Amino acid sequence: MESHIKINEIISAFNLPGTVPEIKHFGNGLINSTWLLVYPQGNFILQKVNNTIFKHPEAIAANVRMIADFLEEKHPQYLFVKPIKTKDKKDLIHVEEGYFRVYPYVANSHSIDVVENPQQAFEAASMFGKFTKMISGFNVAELRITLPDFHNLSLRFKQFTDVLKNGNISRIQQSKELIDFTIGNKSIVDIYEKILQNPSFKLRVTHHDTKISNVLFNDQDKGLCVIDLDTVMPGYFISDVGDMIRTYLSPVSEEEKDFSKIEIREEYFTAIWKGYMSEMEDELSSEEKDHFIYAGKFMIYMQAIRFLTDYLGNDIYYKIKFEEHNLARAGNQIMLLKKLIEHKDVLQKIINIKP
Ligand code: GN1
Ligand code: MG
Repeated sequence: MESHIKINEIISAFNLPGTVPEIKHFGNGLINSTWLLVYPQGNFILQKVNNTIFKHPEAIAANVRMIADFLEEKHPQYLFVKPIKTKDKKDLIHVEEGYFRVYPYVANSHSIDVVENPQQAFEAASMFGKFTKMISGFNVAELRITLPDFHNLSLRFKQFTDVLKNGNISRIQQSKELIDFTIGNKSIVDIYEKILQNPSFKLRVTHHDTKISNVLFNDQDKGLCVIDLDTVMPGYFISDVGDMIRTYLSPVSEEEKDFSKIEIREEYFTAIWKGYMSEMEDELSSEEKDHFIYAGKFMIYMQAIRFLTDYLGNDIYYKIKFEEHNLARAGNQIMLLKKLIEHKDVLQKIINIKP
């Protein structure tokens, strides 16, 4: 993968300790490509930004820069990983092979791909809550939009109804049950539209990709910081809390084809609630708190719509490994949504006991 890239030439533009002795592929992100640069003095991370998806990589760099400057001034103790500058003081370079940036590797940190215990869910939720809280004095309107309409559920629903008119006819017939369920739950879109009109819901600096692999942990499994700031944009808390509910509650991911393994683990929900509230309790309005479970419905429903729309439109967005992969993913997310709805009352009881 990407073996044609001349890493030494690219990194010569950055302020690094010279020729790198060892280079390794790093992580398993689906969007950007990442390498670990191993120097005797300490490691660095090199990343190539996918500019097919992120059309303006310099907008990401500008956002990260503004956030770093704000945090350095207001919260110098907060661990925020910012890129290493190039020799001519840039955060990102554009060369023939694409856009590249370099980050320092946080010493003694590691990331995880699957949440293994509620403590990790608590740590992650508090890390994402803390990020939003630390930056709450920053004017969100200054942030650039790195992915337009990323979590715009009304638009996602419209793309879904459009594909029902123009999409693959046999796939549409085959997916009738999932389509009917999706249409039957349109009230989730209606609530989102009310949120947009409701002044009790605040636009904040939102991470928009709160999966567990975007948190760095130390050796004692304590959260250190959040990473992957590509989708940091103005947004609502339902995006960040919702994607944690979507990806931490079930012991199996969206890739699982045996839907009987999909479960709602209440103790993981408790951990997200307590972890997020440990930082955001005083920031969120009571109406926002009343939508904590809704956040999960919002994100799971949106992800189901995105997978189903991609299937009905002949798989143009998500990478697939077999013919009905996106259909299976959509079915998985709809099962997760059904189970979340079934557990609504028990989860609400957890919330009613103060965090
Ligand atoms: C994409 O590739 P990954 O996991 O970072 C997607 C997310 C989806 C996710 C579903 C830019 O993220 O919105 O939730 O797949 N990111 C983009 O697996 O579309
Ligand atoms: Mg990402």
